[in-house]
Amino acid sequence: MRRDLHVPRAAPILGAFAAMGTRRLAIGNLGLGGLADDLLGGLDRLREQAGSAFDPTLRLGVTGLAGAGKTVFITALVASLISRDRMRLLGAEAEGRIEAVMLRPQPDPDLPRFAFEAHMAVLGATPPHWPESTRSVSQIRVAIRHRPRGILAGLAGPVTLNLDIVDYPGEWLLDLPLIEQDYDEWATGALAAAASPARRDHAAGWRGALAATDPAGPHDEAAAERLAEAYRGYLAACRAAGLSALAPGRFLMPGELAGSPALTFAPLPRPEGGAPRGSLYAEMRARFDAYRRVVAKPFFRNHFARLDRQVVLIDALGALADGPRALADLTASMGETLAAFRHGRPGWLDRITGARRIDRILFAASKADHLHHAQHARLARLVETMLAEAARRAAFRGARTRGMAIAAIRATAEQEVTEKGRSVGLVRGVRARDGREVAIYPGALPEEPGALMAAAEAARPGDAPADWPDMRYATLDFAPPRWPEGSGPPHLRLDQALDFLIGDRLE
Ligand SMILES: Nc1nc2c(ncn2[C@@H]2O[C@H](COP(=O)(O)OP(=O)(O)OP(=O)(O)O)[C@@H](O)[C@H]2O)c(=O)[nH]1
Ligand SMILES: [Mg+2]
Repeated sequence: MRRDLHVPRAAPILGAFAAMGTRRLAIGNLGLGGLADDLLGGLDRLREQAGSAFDPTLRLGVTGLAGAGKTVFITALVASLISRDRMRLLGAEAEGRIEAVMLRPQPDPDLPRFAFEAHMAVLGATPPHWPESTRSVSQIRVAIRHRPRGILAGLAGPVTLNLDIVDYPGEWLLDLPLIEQDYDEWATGALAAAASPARRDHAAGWRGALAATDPAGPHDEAAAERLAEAYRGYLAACRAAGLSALAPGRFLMPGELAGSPALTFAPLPRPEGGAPRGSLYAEMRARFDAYRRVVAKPFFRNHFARLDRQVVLIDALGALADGPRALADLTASMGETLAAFRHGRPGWLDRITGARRIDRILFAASKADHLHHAQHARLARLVETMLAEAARRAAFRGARTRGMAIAAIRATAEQEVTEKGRSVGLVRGVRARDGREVAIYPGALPEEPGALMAAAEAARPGDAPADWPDMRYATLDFAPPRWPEGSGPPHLRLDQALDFLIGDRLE
């Protein structure tokens, strides 16, 4: 689709630089190093910023467990919106109604800005690399200037939508039920779970430390640290063994709180004669309350409750490669984290949210470029099945949901070979580990996901990792591709995903 000729191609990118107030910046594949303030009137910048206060805003949450593809997704989304040459299936772009897209200053001063330029720089380095793992919440604002659809559009002129994209760890959603518990309830539940057959062995170290502790004795910081560390070790061992329900979420994904007192607590049994002031138990209880008050609740209040739309990224292919138990665990962990989207949320969260609700949720199987396109519909069906319960609950609350197989950045090409008279679909790309170009058969998904789900359910947590009955899935590790300067990254269905998520707000 042709773009409006009055809008120079570079304008959105320059706008991005203006909004950032950047002097000299090389953005990897955009290759615009050295373009600077000289080109941009300060007046323009002021007008931009003043305007942004009054423009409508849509907050899009991007979540998923560690490694699901959040950072790559947001980086690719922003780069693709700025360039827009590969966004044919975003309705407003196909209709030629998007005039400009630019980055605007981050609106929440207490939230780190999503490091878009740094991530683009590593993707554009020689050789290209994937961005580093991120461990906390961050946000970026993209302003989309577009002409509304319809007969009045010409009279009204262009309007701007501020799209605030928030990256947050899915693990943090596990804290929602914890907010309503007091220390005694939480500790009793955690101690009972640790005594269960599936967890007992993993808990041995921590329970040993616990046995040597007197909860009614005076607080001692070294003992508190030892217990907290042993408890964290227990949670990490459970996770490694495929067990879920591992709150507090920050113990596994501490963000900026690593080592702070708010995370230095652990469950203790209630002392029989009560907990005197200054006792270890009293101090642990105070820290748990602090965690609920200053860590968990503010996240839901300040970030989660303000979201309008949500993408949940799921690395289903990674789990498939690790076997049935990993798929079972991923399904269980996603079910638990997505409880936050369900009907029956705590009243306090509904009170904060008021009329504001997440009204569209995209469940996206990430890294679909690891599969031949003939398999993509099956991959989408697999994540829809894995998350069917969460989707049903969300729909009950009035949200639209959709499952999709996407690649935010497509690192592979496809290749067909004939084997024993049958055509087999391979994926070809540069292997990250040694830089060699390889063509790989990644494995085929069944037409219906039922067989995979049944094998996953049969694999009990704690079992040795079993394999799939009659299939193997490869662990793939392709390096990011190079793409032409000024162009957006190659992707699979990123434009369709965005159309589902925000298309109605560009009408
Ligand atoms: N081929 C391919 N690989 C991808 C894609 N997206 C993510 N990856 C791979 O998955 C890894 C993790 O992606 P990230 O975007 O860092 O994942 P994340 O959810 O932000 O992970 P954390 O920050 O650790 O929570 C990347 O380093 C890539 O190896 C994609 O679209 N295609
Ligand atoms: Mg990340």
